[in-house]
Amino acid sequence: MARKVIITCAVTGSIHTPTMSRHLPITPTEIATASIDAAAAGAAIIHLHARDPATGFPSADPAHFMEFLPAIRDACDAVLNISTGGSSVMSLDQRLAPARTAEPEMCSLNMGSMNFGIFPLLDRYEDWQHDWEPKLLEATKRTIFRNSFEDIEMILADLGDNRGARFEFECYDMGHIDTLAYYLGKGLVNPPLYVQFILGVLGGIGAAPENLQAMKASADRLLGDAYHFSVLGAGSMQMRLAQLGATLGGHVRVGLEDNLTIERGALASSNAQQVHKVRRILEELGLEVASADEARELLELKGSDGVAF
Ligand code: KMH
Ligand code: ZN
Repeated sequence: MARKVIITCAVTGSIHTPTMSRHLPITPTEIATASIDAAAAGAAIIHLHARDPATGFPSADPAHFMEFLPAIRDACDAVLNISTGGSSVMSLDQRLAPARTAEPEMCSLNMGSMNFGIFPLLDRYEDWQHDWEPKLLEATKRTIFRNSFEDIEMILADLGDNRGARFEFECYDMGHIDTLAYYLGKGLVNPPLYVQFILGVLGGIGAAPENLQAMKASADRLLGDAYHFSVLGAGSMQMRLAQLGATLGGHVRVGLEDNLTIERGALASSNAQQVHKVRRILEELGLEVASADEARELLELKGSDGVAF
């Protein structure tokens, strides 16, 4: 039987800004439509951030999330995964508010504090639609994306133990896998763990195939059979690293949160276009795409009846 591969689509995020692509979903309607179309194309999991509908600025307001979560849930059965990373200029309480309110099946959980530099994007654009865009990018020269041990433990207890969420463990470097292994040893996280190997964020490990192989080797040694992995290549390496990740036995993440293009020099016209492309690659490799319910079973999620939206 062919192995089933979970496609996650992260539809908007907080890295890219409206000037960079007119296809970046901003309003609740745009975020809902992008998510529903990505699910129809084959994404089992939708990773969600919100934006202020008037300005496109990354938002942690639960009300903004609640404007699209029920609409997506009504229209498709995808697993809805709410970011707890938010954006590096948000406080921890702000970052957690949407998941505390919505009690989703999954949340992201970032496995270490780090630099998270998106300022190199400043050089690529001249005329910004909004003043906040270059300011936010510039701020990432100074800010630290804070995910202390205390923060991690608080999220595990608050969203995991108390609200039944399971996690997309975001690992941007080798040491983050060691941190996850520490919590596995302590019994604070429970298998099956879902580890997202993230390559290509400035401040984390680079988007090189050798780095992905090293992360997988490290996770095999430290986590054994307690984990499944998925691969997120930020920027133009997105599809090549997804293909390598799937070949190595993993799952894949695509979406405009992490990459705006569909091929070199061409903007993706939608999130669904990236999902279609990665699906085509997977099927050409002889792999099958997992349905949302197959993802729920593999990751032992609480089910869509257990959410609060
Ligand atoms: N955009 C990714 C590189 C989160 O939302 O918690 C990181 C991310 C983090 O998705
Ligand atoms: Zn995210």
